[in-house]
Amino acid sequence: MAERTLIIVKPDAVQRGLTGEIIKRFEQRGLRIIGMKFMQINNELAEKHYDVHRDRPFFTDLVNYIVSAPVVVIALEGTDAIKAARNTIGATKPSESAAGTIRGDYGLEIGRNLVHGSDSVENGEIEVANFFMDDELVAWERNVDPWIFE
Ligand code: DAT
Ligand code: MG
Repeated sequence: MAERTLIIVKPDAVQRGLTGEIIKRFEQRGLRIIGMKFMQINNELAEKHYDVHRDRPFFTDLVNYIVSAPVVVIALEGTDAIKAARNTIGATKPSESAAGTIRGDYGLEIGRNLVHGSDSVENGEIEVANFFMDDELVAWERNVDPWIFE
């Protein structure tokens, strides 16, 4: 089923020059980019994005990390996009992420885990809408789509 997921290339990944490498992995997997921008997230948007974690002890650190420097936010679309993107990202704790995943190849610590991906179809829709206006999303068909989508 075609789904949408919100990817954030987090501040540590941007600072480390891994933006291109991370985008490449999703792109080559076959997920279609429908929106992308470079921005610095403000506190209000960060707290909205991480609202489900509001009562967790790490909430303040999490918000401070995501607003600390610029990020790249990407809206992706494709078959089972949520699960596919999360598998490409790897487990939440980089030290436990499988080699070959983004976190497993580039990370060690949970508070520097490089990339965000939505965790459900419903949250994918909500998160994409939190970061992109309708007119910032592009509906398009790639010429290669028939070679990626059955
Ligand atoms: P994920 O980013 O894999 O979807 P999550 O949604 O459970 O993970 O948590 C959001 C972020 O919060 C995660 O990327 C890193 C941070 N986090 C989660 N659990 C944590 C913990 N136990 N200690 C510190 N930070 C944590
Ligand atoms: Mg999550």
